[in-house]
Amino acid sequence: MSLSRRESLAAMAAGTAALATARPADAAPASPHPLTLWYRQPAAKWTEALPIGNGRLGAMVFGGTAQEKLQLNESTLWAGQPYDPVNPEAKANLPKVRDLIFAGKIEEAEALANRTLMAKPLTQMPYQTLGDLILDFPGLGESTAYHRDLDLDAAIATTRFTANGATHMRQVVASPAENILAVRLTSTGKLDVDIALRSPQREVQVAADGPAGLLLTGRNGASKGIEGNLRFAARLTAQVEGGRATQSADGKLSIRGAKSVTLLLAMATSFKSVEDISGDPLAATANTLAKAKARPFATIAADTAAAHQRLFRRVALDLGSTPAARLPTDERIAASQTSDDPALAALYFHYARYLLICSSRPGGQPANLQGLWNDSLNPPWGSKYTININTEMNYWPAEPVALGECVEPLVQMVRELAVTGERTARTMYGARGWVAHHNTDLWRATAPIDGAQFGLWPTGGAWLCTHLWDHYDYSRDRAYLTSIYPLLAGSARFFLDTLLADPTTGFLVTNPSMSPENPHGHGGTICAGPTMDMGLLRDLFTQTIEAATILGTDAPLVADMRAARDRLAPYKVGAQGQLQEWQQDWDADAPEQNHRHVSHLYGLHPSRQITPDGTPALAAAARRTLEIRGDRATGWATAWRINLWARLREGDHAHDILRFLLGPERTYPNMFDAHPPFQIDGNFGGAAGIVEMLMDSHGDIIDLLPALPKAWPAGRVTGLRARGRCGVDLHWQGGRLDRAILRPDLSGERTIRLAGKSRTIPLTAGTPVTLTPKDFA
Ligand code: FUC
Repeated sequence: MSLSRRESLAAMAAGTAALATARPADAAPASPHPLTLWYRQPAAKWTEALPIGNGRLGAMVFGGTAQEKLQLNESTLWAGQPYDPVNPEAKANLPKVRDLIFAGKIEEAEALANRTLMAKPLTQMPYQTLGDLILDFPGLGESTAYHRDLDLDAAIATTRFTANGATHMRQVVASPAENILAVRLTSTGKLDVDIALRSPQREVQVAADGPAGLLLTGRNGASKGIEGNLRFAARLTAQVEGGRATQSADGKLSIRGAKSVTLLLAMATSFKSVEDISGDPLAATANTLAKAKARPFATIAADTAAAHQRLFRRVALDLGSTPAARLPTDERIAASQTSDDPALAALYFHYARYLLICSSRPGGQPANLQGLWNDSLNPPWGSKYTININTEMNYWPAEPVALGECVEPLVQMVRELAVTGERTARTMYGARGWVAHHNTDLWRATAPIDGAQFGLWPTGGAWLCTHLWDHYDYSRDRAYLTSIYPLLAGSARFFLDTLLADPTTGFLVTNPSMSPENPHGHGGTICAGPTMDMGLLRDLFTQTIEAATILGTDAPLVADMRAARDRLAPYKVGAQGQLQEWQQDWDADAPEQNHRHVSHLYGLHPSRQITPDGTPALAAAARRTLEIRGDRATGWATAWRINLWARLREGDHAHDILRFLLGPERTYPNMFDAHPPFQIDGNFGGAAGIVEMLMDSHGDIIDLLPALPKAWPAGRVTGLRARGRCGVDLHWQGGRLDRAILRPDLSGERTIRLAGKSRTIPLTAGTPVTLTPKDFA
């Protein structure tokens, strides 16, 4: 941060403090609840608007007065159509690229890879906006007493203000049960509103739909030579109380003199599955609205809140509160680098849970780079699934914050990737099993994209498999394990077929690969056997072996995986005392010493191959790497560093980085993570980091308050989940545990650790156990 930036932040913080004194919190139009984001002005930018979503449909609510805008998303509206991008030249050229890499001719290898191995087209299809719902309120004068908020507990966005002597209220929800967006407009005076739907997509038509409805239809975009062949529709119906509706020729719906108006909006595309886009969005939206119409807004909102709260209320977190928490959310973020606002970290944590529930629900798409919310046809990185860190990070908090259901779309995506990835494995590598490189999209493309230096990394699918395993490890659900076992085995088979003996060391390595996106300074980025791949494959083989053992299956495959695992290249400590990123000690030569990716630290977090207790020398080397890389990075990379320092049991260091993440350089006014631009992974990674500071579980071990920072001397968290289906509540005071309550849903022994002491106890399903520091004496 430059000095002037520091100064301006300090000035901002001072200004906010002055404001706080001049205008006490109780003068605000509504009392701020700890689980709300709230503001004193409408959103001027998209990153100030508030997100709502039901896992399929999303909207960004701007909270405008004379004009309100809802930017709209439907999670299957991506560019393109089913396609297979594998380069037909790849298989013949792969051996040459491998040889060049083993011979140290990286530049030549990368050039050949770029000419012959990369996907056609070279990038995948972007996720796209559907358009906007625009509400114009003619004659609405200047507004006062303005307030808008997002209630994270009730999943409702509300705008309130006074204009022309009347109080106006607007509420927006995204109903999962009805699969609609519902908007309620009320006024103590008379309501006049002109309603329009618009879309930047192709072949867009807007027409009247019955006496008080609108229908927008269109077709998705082509991208990079892949024709767009999805049809989509947005269908709106207005329920008008005490006024009348008229349709205009230009596709607008006008309502005059109403007491209240309820708008129901259904959106759908013709996407049915990765291979089938023959759905009928006209029929789907008509059916949805026909069902929803019978239900008053109050019922829809109550049902939406209830469905949300079933998930959201599982966890509570209190990190303490200070007067800073009385300010509007944007002012708190602006002041966060100098104010003491522990409740802002708690709000960030709750917001991440809210965002995951809204963007990843069973039956829908997984949360992409922007979750569900994107206002562009050509968003940054296509708002796709970048699986060399970003998609995984989205799901880091899911299991410990008791949102296991929200992982279901990710599991489904891996099922689909295993199909497309089998084609890529066969056609590109001549291998069994399945492979996915560093990105995928709605069509589950799996070939390497963007350029060899970004995309030629074969372990994306393997990383996703560790999430499938984690979902089992938290639930210990054997039926689920049976269903995902073929995916783990398929990924393992691919690597059994493609790992090669390093001619120098004899260890088995991936080739070609890379340490995600970090050039090593020896001719490029691609290489053989980056440390991260070795860590990922160690986990993939170990977890697949364990799964096969539990299920009593596949003995020959288990033997092969054991043999391969034993020959993977081990971790190495380099000349700077750092954990080596590559097989060779190239770390000091890498041109970007502060590179955002810290892929080789995968073994410390999210994996557990490196721990301060179990492998102290490697943990010290990982610590050295973190020092060299530095604490400041882009959004998700900042979030990863929080998790890593927490795993090193350095809570204060983790907290310093968290504080930076919560500041205006990394958090937009609507609390979306700034990469910049917006990327949602930092929101999820930040929340995961907060969990890591409070509770950590692996296998049957549960660590209590492993990295509690001094900044949170007293607090409480309830409803966290540890592996092996166990609830964990923690209460602490004076920086020390007061009591922990374990709530097992499964009987068995667990080892509980606190401040360097450990205790093994039998747990009985359904019987809570309370532990205090005395139990660890
Ligand atoms: C990876 C990262 C970038 C960005 C992109 C979506 O390529 O290196 O920083 O997050 O994914």
